[in-house]
Amino acid sequence: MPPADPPAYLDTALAAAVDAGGVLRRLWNKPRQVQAKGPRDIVTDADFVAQAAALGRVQSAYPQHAFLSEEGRHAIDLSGPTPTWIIDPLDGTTNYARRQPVFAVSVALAWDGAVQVGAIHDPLRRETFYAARGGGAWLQRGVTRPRALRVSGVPDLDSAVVGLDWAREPRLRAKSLAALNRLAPRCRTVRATGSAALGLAYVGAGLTDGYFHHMLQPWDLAAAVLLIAEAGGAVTTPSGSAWRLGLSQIAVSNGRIHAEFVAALRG
Ligand code: 2AM
Ligand code: CA
Repeated sequence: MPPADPPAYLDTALAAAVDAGGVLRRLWNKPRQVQAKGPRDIVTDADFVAQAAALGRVQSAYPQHAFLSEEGRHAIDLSGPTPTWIIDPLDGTTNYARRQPVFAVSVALAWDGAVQVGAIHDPLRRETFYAARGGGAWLQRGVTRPRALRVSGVPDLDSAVVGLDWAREPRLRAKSLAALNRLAPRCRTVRATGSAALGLAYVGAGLTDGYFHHMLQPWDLAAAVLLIAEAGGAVTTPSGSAWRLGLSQIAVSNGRIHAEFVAALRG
């Protein structure tokens, strides 16, 4: 699928993320309806309203495209040529449900297994991290001019701030703990935000130097992976092999610490 109109794709991704973020901000102080989806997995009324806003925006612009959204999943082959919008209307649902103010909307467009544009919007801070393939990585704060993003220049693991978030499955938590046991004594400090999309975006923005997770879905990470690559960072699996869309385990960094980082993750 040739890129018919990349700027319009990016505009649509940004508009969809900001629309969904507006819903999340509007409902932030309202009572929550929380439902269980699975073990340690919940959904709120806000997830569905935000999803309707984001999907409405992209479906009206591109009705011929495919859609993969967290609360309305379809079995979709992301390696195929059909342009597919990959949407997480609320990343960090547990934070949102408990009123911890760290959550985001993630919107990406991919075809042939490659993410073309991506936007991660933090509604409470009115910040949007975004990227277009070959067009760099950017941060828009409120209505100010976008600022180009670059990964950090931190040279070694010893000075690095590393992020992670927790999978729901006990076996994968144990795997993350084992990795952390090796990593934590060797890096400056460790952060867990509760929103994988933001935790990943912070590496692209140079706010942290590395991030790993042992169970993410395409909607959590598609936009952020493009952002990190466009900001000059490295994206692999936690064992250091090539990462591709569809793999759930991921390790990203500023590139300079990557060999040390994955060596510690791998054990
Ligand atoms: P969510 O809030 O959209 O559910 C917390 O560890 C972070 O990782 C959140 O961004 C959460 O996404 C995501 N996450 C954790 N376990 C996951 C799983 N099994 N599948 C998808 N995303 C997961
Ligand atoms: Ca998510």
